Amino acid sequence: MAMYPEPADPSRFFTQAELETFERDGVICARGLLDLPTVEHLRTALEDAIESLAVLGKGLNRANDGFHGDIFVWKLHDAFRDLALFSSLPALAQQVIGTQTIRFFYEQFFVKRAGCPIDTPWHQDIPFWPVTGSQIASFWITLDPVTRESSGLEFVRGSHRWSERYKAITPGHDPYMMDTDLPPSPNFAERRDENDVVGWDMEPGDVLLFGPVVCHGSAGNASNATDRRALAFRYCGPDVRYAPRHATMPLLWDHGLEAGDSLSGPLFPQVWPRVIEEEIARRMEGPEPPSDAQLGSFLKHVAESGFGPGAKKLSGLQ
Ligand SMILES: O=C(O)CCC(=O)C(=O)O
Repeated sequence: MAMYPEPADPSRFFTQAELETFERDGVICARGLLDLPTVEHLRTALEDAIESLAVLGKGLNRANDGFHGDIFVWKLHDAFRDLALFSSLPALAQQVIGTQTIRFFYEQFFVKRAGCPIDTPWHQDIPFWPVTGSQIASFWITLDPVTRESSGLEFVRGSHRWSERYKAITPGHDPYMMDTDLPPSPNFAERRDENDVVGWDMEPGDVLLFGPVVCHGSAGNASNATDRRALAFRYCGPDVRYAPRHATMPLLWDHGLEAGDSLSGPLFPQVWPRVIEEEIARRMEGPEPPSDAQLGSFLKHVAESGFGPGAKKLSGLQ
């Protein structure tokens, strides 16, 4: 039987005060959650990942404007895999979500180079995803110092309690990842005080913790000196179930889930209290590219569904 590392102990857990603020506001900025060697390691890994974007990353990419994004990078790049499965994040996710078992949902990166004009439209995360459920915690990790000017992420405090749901819109307005039935979100930054918009100046190693419903967004990177490289790692509990819907985040690996199943298996591996060998054995052998069948059916769907010019770019990529 293969021996895999146990999840690492966090250098610190969330304090009671942080957890109470998270419960009340729907978001906190936790200082110094990751150490600087980890941040440095992730910077190198992220630049490698940008150099070798997979198909969806190529579709999300707006290189001329200095924007790069990709999802499920952990399937291909070991530094992302190890952070997802074996770092202190699983223990921290368990502290927040509170369930006996925790699974890794997925991760994505959002890179806005100095001067990148692309904003992240105000949105909630849950409409992007082909899932239902509330037990989801996102850890937004910055690899660079960040201010509001350099595209710090901002939130509407308390909006995690709202019943409204808004259309999911990616930074590149990618139509194949846009839930079409929902109304667009207001631009909460237009009346920042009235809307109780909060954000933080952050240092590498600081982490934003937030849930799946809180409204958030960020401006372009108006700094002409500092890149803004951020990673979002997301974990979930058993109430998160597969719920396929039109124009939501595609799952490009075989997952074997039926609508209504709790997320499980090699695409959504258990990470707490420990990993399960059968779920991660294939990934531990080496990079795991998307399945031809899933990728093919996604690109066919994009090509056929009349999503417009953004989709043409993607369907021309394979
Ligand atoms: O970094 C950004 O601009 C967007 C991040 C985000 O929306 C998320 O992680 O859910």
